Amino acid sequence: MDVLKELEEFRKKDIPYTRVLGSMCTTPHPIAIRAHEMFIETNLGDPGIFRGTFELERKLVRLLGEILHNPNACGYVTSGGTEGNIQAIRAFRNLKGIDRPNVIVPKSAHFSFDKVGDLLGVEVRKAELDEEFKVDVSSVESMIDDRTVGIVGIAGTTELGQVDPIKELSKMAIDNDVFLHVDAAFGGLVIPFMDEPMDFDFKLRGVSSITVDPHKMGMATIPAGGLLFREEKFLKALEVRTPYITTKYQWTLTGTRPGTGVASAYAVLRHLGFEGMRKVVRRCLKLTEVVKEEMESLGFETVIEPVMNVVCFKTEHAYEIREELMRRRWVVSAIENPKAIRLVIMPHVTEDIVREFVSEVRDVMSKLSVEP
Ligand code: 0PR
Repeated sequence: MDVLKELEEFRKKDIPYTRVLGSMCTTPHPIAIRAHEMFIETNLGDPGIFRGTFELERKLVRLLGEILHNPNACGYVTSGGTEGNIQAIRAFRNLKGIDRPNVIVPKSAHFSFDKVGDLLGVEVRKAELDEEFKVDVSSVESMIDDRTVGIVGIAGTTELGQVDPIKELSKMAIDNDVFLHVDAAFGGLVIPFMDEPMDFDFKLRGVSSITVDPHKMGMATIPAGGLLFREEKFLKALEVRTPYITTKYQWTLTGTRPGTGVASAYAVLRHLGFEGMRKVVRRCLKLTEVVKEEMESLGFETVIEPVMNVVCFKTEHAYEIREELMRRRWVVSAIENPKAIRLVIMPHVTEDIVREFVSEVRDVMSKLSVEP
């Protein structure tokens, strides 16, 4: 059998994005695919060879910095939010140089922070949430001690799309002389394009670093994550010597790394411009409202009023509903606390998809004979 035919067989088993309402990734923008193809062989692990690609990465970092209110931010394009979070905490740990260090993250933090604890030998303390599922700032404060190197706030939580009170966390970071990392892997390319953006980025003096992933709402090809620091000292804290390649130091976690994400992310942001991104975000937010109304008409209630294009519906039967939807090749996620099904309304979702999905949910509920 022709190998391409064989590949096609495997690819056919994947579920197309048109039936996925539970993912923070999406179909890349057409310009991203073109850019990706142009940079297919590039390796940013050796910037002395791929000089242009490296220069482009600096331009993309600057552009992301502009979006996040600090054009002088420095950083690099990561393999995704996990690497961004690991490297931010690694920089904090290295700069502080405290024995048996700890960081404080909200209970709602992405599971990548469990990897942070395991890999870095940093104790990860989990702060309580308030009734709106934002981190409870008094809980964070009560956990800070003289071994705390940093605190973490989330702008767009994985499960609910909630935004922590970053302004308060920023003040707390300054008052306690600890670093503040904002995990805006998802929200970092949503909030800046909302009609009334909340404060979450470098505009706040206490924010030292931000994770912001173009392979989520930036419609770039995977992998394209971003890690930005307020100043260069954080990057310096990550450097290792690289004696035999074209550059002397490397601050990334991975060695060989693709330039495709850099090119595709840059292409989308430049091609659409801020106005184009605003349109994309506005459309996703509007469609989230449509989904909410349609699901409410089936008797569902949201866990919180959606803050961004993530919406969760309470139901005791979340896992059964998800399983039955899966059997019908629809993908949503289910969350545990509170039990709910979670939808992420990414740019690939259309009004037709939403209507088809809701009618499938109606059918599933009647087949399982359950109420929300
Ligand atoms: N921080 C936050 C707030 C996230 O939501 C995520 C991923 C990460 C960090 C880690 O990012 P990487 O996965 O890029 O390392 N959130 C998504 C989630 O867990 C990842 C995802 C995306 C999962 C698409 C499934 C999927 O189909 O939902």
